[in-house]
Amino acid sequence: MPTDRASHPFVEAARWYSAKAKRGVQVDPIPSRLYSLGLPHTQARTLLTNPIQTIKDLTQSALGDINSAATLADLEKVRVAVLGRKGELAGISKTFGSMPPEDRAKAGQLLNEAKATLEKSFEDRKASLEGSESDQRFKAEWIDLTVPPQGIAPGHIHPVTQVQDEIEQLFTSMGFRVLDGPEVETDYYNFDALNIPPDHPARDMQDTFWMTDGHLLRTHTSPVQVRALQKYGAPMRMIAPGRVFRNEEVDASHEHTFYQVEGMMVDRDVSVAHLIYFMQTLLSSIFGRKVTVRLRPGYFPFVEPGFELDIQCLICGGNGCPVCKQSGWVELLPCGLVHPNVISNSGLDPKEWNGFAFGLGLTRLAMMRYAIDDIRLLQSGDLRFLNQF
Ligand code: FA5
Repeated sequence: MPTDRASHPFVEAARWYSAKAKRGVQVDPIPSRLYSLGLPHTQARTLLTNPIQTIKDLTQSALGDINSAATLADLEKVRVAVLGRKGELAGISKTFGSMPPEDRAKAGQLLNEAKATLEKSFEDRKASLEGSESDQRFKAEWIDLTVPPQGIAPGHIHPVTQVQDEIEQLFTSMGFRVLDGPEVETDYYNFDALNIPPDHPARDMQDTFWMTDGHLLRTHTSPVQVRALQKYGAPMRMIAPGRVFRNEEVDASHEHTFYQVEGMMVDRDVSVAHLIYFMQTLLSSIFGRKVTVRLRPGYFPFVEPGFELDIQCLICGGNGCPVCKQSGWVELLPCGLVHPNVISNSGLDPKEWNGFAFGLGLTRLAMMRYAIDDIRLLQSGDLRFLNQF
């Protein structure tokens, strides 16, 4: 191995010679340039006396080193030590100047042959080591390309959107148009136009997030009532599903960001009977079975009269749970007849036009529909939850 060569630097041989010389012992002189070879002492002596044998010995030992190199890194060390620019073969060729001319030609030819032999054997060993190293890598990193891919799991519609789609289909089938409104609203459309002036206590029930320029994140979908009538006039049948925001404590049934569906019908001679008909149609279509509801008076400045339509809690069957706050009922569908001030704020004559409006809690409806017992799950982004729908 190259380490043997390195561990016997030629300088030791030089010391041996100078010690003998001091004691007056006659030894063969060693040319000073041999110091740079780093050959073991015996090799250095042989080289001087028998260069042919030296080259043969070196070739044999280098061939052994090449064939016993276990890794590409070991093999490279042997190559540098034997065939490198400052390697053993190069060192021997430097000694040719001090050889008798008759030896020099023969040694030169032998050295070239040795070099060719060693280079070939080095390349062969390298190819074989590369082969076995890549074999090992292939084994370690093996993948079966014939296994069919698992494929991308198809996504699906969020449960709230599923219910929204059904409501849109139902109402469009009854002649309602589906409208949209801005989530960043003006104070005017969110409150004033809906008969909620700045100092009205009803504003306290719908605290929200304010922009520095006076805009706000809408607290309900009701602003679309006035926007729709201003834009399209009457008669009007519309629903407006969308996202709304409130600055309030989050719990099992309250989110800061949730969904509502506004509904409104404005025409001549609209009555509470029309309102109840559409509410019943909506609920029986969504639940596909009889659900227990109750209608009670409710106050909203933009309807008169106003009602709260509550649904018996489908999570606990009316026995009481965190979702219904132990009451057995869930507020779902506030509604009423559109207040005359809202009609006139929309640019219409309240003596000619009237109507009903409702503001369905879409997120809560999805909870009831799928028996989801915590509203926070719906926006958690947790696939273990969402993949159930
Ligand atoms: C309103 O937002 C009125 N705009 C509804 C309305 C429209 C009344 C038209 C009359 C005519 P309310 O604040 O009650 O009302 O909210 C309506 C529904 O949204 C509630 O019944 C409830 O189902 C849902 N809701 C209210 N707050 C939250 C909340 N923090 N998290 C989830 N759902 C909520």
